[in-house]
Amino acid sequence: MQNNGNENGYRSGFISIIGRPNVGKSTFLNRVIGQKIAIMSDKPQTTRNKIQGVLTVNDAQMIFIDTPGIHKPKHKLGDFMMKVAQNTLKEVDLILFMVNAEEGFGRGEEFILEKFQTVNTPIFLVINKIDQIHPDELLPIIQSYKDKYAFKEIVPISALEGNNVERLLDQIKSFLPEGPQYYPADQVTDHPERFIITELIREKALHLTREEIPHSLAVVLDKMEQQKGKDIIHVMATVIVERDSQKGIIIGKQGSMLKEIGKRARVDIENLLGSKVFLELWVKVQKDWRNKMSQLRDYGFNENEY
Ligand SMILES: Nc1nc2c(ncn2[C@@H]2O[C@H](COP(=O)(O)OP(=O)(O)OP(=O)(O)O)[C@@H](O)[C@H]2O)c(=O)[nH]1
Ligand SMILES: [Mg+2]
Repeated sequence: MQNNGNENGYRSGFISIIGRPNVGKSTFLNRVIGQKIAIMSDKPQTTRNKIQGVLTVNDAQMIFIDTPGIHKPKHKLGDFMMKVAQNTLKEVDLILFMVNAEEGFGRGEEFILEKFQTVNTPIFLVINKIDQIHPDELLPIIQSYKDKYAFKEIVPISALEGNNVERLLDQIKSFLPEGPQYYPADQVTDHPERFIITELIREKALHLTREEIPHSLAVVLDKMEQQKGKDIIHVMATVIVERDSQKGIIIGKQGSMLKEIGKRARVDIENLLGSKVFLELWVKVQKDWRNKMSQLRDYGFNENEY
């Protein structure tokens, strides 16, 4: 195994998690960090921005970058998401290429491997969701990937159940260069709480609605303030959809859907903030927001940041 660092030195580095939508990148990040900083769902293209998670151990700091799943973009938001994923490739110390053990090597994987041809960064193949397959099926999967690219390591894991994740972390650590501790030991993400709050609301809406809604949805935080003299934080947010019909779905019968979204999101936000929360949700229609660059910016998709 390659060894970049000094035996006694502190190691640190940036690790990008790349893969098709829905393979489990955000689930892996949350498992590693031990806290929910990236939202997860069974719908593809859940992650839209780059999300950084910091793992600090006694002799190393690993900064993981969760990226939007790589796919062929169909609209401006898709374009943006691809750019975010690709831009991280060259700047990091290590790439984790995550694939789904349940699915064979396909066009999606091939598309991503082509992107790898132009980068020199070492790449691990991480085969996720091994809890879903029979152990006998693993070897053929590994074989099928071995010829495709000179991966530095091939590591099967279950991000959901945690199998083999510790071992992968050890392998990652031994690949990182000697370096400084970039973040304080108690900091787990570079994303502000405000962003995570809107993401938690979006996650609940994703979970509770069907196919047609997820990609048409954005959440904006309007207000967040401590209520005077009370131990309770008032959070006001707006759910943005593209059509009136979607607004109807999000609000639900007599407001029942919006109430449920709010109830579930509030529990997560209270955990995040460690405080009681009063969550107030609104719904607004903004036609075709995904194709309008200026609105994308309003909703937190800022190209210059990446
Ligand atoms: N059985 C099983 N399911 C998993 C595992 N890891 C993730 N999942 C599930 O796969 C789905 C997608 O997980 P995410 O973590 O949101 O996937 P992602 O790669 O971040 O997806 P995008 O953000 O859309 O690119 C969720 O329903 C997870 O619960 C695993 O190890 N085993
Ligand atoms: Mg994700």
